[in-house]
Amino acid sequence: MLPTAELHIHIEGTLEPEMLVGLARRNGVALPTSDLDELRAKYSFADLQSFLDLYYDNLPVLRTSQDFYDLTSAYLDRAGRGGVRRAEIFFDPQVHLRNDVPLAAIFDGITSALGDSDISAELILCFVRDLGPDAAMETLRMALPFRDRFIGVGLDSAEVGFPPAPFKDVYELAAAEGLHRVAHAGEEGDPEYVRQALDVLGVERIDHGIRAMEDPELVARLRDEQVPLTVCPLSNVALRAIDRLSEHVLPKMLDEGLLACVNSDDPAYFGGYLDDNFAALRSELGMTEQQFATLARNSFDASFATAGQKAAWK
Ligand code: ES4
Ligand code: ZN
Repeated sequence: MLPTAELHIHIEGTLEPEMLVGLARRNGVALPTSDLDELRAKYSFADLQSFLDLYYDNLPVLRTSQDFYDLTSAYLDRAGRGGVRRAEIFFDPQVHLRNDVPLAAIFDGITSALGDSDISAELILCFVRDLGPDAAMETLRMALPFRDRFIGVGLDSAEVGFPPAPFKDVYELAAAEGLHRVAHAGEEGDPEYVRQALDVLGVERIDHGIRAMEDPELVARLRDEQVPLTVCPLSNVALRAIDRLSEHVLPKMLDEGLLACVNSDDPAYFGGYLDDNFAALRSELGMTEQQFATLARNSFDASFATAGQKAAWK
């Protein structure tokens, strides 16, 4: 298995139906159904919002630090079998806080699983953009006592209608705290979302960014500045950003000299983990081992690991 870094993975999006049912039972949380086939049948989406509706509906089963430990351990085990050596993992504290889970339980569960794994893994705290910039600021302030447990901040959830610019102050505080900054942009939003994330939020990486390919000037800038793009091919198909994988812009991104890498986003929902993404890129897009080697190298270059760590992986 090709050694790779995974830089765009929502830990909540690794909640497989089997674990969903197990946690619901353990915590006495009611589910609309416990039938695995019925649950799997719901994992079919028209767009980002229809996915988010199910993703948020499932999250109340996560209640204790043990739940977060189990979820994170299962992801790290599976990812490691797929070649992942480094993982920079997103989590959505606002969702769990709303479900009355204390921030300490979330951090304790996830970070103890990271510590028990052979994979080099770090956490990136995401703001739910549709809850707005004030809520994001409140969340960052609440998380600062745990500053040593996460390396950066991100921006996720519904994109169109929730542009990056209003989050300027939150990102300024994050920068002042020495945190890395990334944001989802250009998943469903147009190239202006990508530009705002770079210019107003000062992000170091763009999550998705596929719609940047519609704007040649922006493409030239992404190439010149070697801005990393964490592309999620199976996610884009599952959420209908593209009709089929054979139409994905990833090969064009590499041809343009962009620093793109492959990621699984929400693997429990979108049809697979990082190795499944690579397998689909091979079978449906005819991508080559040489392209995969470039993508793997890009993933380590794009990571927030130290130069020493990167040299050891490559
Ligand atoms: C997400 Cl695929 C995707 N896009 C935006 N926000 C998200 N949160 C979890 N998965
Ligand atoms: Zn994502």
